[in-house]
Amino acid sequence: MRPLSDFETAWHVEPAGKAGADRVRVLTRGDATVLVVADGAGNSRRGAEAAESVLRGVQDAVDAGADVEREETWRDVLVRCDAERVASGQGGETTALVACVTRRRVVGVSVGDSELWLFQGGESTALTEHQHRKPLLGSGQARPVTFELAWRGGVLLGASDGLFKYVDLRRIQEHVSLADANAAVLALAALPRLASGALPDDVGLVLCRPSAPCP
Ligand SMILES: [Mn+2]
Repeated sequence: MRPLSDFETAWHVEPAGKAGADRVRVLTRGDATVLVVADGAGNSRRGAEAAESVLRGVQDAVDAGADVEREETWRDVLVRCDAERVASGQGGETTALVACVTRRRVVGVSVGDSELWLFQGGESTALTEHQHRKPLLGSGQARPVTFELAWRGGVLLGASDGLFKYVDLRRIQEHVSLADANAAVLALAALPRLASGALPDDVGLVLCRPSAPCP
């Protein structure tokens, strides 16, 4: 099986109110791209801080030269974040989704209901389907669930429940393949908007797909 050619990523965060608690980050190391989504509980300041602690934990692991292609690396990072959050006494809970994408494979882990889906050839697959929606990271009892999938094309979309809970998968699928990846994430982030124009929840999402057709 030939590996994928180069791929592209795009991400967007759209807060429902003034200051949201969804956080998204894309990191690269060598051939690997690491996608992170964290949705701070209660859309609160403490939730936002917990979400930011996940981003820091992932960044620190990448900087420290951790093996980004092993799902255990990310499970350990989330377990550590969970314990540190409790030990700090600062409170705040969050979901966490970490996915490492290479040209052949996607591996990762999740806590809570931030999900990662693969859209390919009219099919949609939830890589995070076995996740535990509770307890959240920061509770001291988070149970990260790892996932692994051979990736041979199609669009990976990681997002908070602000997208997946409010928008039909078929509507999401119609937007993930828009020619311009940045236009795609903006269009996706607008899908949950109510008739009033308000968002029912913060939306944080990250999209990753091959930048050229697979030969
Ligand atoms: Mn949410």
